[in-house]
Amino acid sequence: MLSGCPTWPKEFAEQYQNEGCWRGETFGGMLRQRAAAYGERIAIASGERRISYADLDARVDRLVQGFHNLGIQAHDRVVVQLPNIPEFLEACFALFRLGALPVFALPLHRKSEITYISEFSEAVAYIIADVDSGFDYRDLALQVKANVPTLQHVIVAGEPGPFIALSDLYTEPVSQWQEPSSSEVAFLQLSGGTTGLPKLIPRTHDDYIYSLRLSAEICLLDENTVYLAVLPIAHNYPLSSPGVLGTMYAGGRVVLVRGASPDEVFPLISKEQVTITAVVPPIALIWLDAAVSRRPDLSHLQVLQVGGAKFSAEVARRVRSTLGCSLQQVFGMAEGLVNYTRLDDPEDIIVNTQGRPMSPYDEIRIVDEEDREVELGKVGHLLTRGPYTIRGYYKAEEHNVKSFTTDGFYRTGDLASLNSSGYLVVEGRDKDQINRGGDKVAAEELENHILAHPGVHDVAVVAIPDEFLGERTCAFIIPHESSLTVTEIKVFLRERGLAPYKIPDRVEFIDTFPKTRVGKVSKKTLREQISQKLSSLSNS
Ligand code: OOB
Repeated sequence: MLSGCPTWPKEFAEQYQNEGCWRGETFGGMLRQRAAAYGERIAIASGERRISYADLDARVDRLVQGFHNLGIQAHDRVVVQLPNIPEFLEACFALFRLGALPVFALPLHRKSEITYISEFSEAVAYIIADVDSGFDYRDLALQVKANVPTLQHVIVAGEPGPFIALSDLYTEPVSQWQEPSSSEVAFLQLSGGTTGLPKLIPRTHDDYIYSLRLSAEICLLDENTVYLAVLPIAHNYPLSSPGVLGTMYAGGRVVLVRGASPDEVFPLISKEQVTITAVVPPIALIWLDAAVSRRPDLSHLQVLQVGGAKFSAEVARRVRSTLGCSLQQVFGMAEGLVNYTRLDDPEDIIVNTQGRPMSPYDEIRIVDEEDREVELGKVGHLLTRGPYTIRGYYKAEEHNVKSFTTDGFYRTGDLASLNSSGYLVVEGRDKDQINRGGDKVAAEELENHILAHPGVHDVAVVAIPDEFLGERTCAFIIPHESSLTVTEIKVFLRERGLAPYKIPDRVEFIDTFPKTRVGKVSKKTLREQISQKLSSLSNS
């Protein structure tokens, strides 16, 4: 096992095995079996490209040989930053088969995030697209490579520029590989984060395959499923809830698309006869509005999943009548626990709750400030433990003590209530994070970047309510000099190479921070101040 990855205590691991959660499956083995079972059936559709399960399996083997020839070995970390293209899945399955670990970066991550995760994971390679959405990843790679001595290879899907072309690595397989054990960590995923530096989440073959198998069952996937991947598949939700991997587990077809606009997506749903797709609330809003005027043909679409951020009951109620499909709410986290409303749940549950845990072995506790369980139905801090929830972040001993209880429950940072049927309602959050329509911004991380500006004396980042995204970010700044401008701050952050969604939506200059009774900055008061200011602005 890769060092630095906390794992489940022996008695829990045995229980999860004995109960049949962990069945010893690996990703490499899963693809091999699907190729044997579904051979010529299409696994991936992307534009005009069609890749069958048999082709995918063979292409992955060729790529394993190519990665091996480059010197990539079991346990090596490889940062993968690719958009929704078939090469994403080919590269990941090849790394899985080799026992090397993809470290999933989001397409919007920039120099700051990529340099940090490459350094921290001591990655040996970085896999990118050439250009996507107008951004040239080769330029980014040049900067990252110059700063990260462990990075030996940059591999490009597309025009390689000064780097290695992924397409040149597909090589006739000559070597034999030992499949990794199913209890090994398969990959590292980024946490939404609450701390100054992003945390990495180690997921094993056993635990992750359990989560996607169960997801596929709950979402009633089978070989006739057509799953449209709209959200970036590096994210846990479209990757495995049930996502592209759950669909492949069930032998269905994955359709990859890079944008979420109704212009692109509605015709595709009709053409590819998509049966299920997953979005975040702002995308659901756009689709609902567009569908009213355009009346698209969505006749094959059975399920729209909405998750990643709170979906308002008011909008949730419109899904069936406007899109003609069922809504499924998904409340999950990259650390593990995923909750779904079930497809046969009554409308009231589907609209008003964020679902219930997918596994009977998920343990849920709703507690007060002293970790004492609150009464059923009351709001409290959500803690969880189970067969696919991690027991600790990668190489983060100190932080793990805060994020996990001594008996292994993960402190989700969410405030929730539990009803008598086991359904959860997310009521808020006690973690210092802004959920910008599903994109997570750790306040402390952004604060640290802003503090690096020489004109900034102090800063506090808070969420402001937003009708479309749910929340946006507001940075309250105490400047050294009154001449500091909002533009200067935004340009500074962009130049530092921060992901665009982390650039604050609003900057407020302030003389002093309101304080709590114990002398800490009162973010609650700052949130109230900005809400009042915004509502008086909109009324004037
Ligand atoms: C998903 O994963 P992450 O890791 O980006 O973010 C997790 C956090 C949760 O702790 C919660 O604060 C928030 O995102 N969240 C929701 C939510 N789904 C996620 N808050 C309210 N309502 C929801 N439905 O976001 C994620 C991972 C797997 C499946 C789905 C979402």
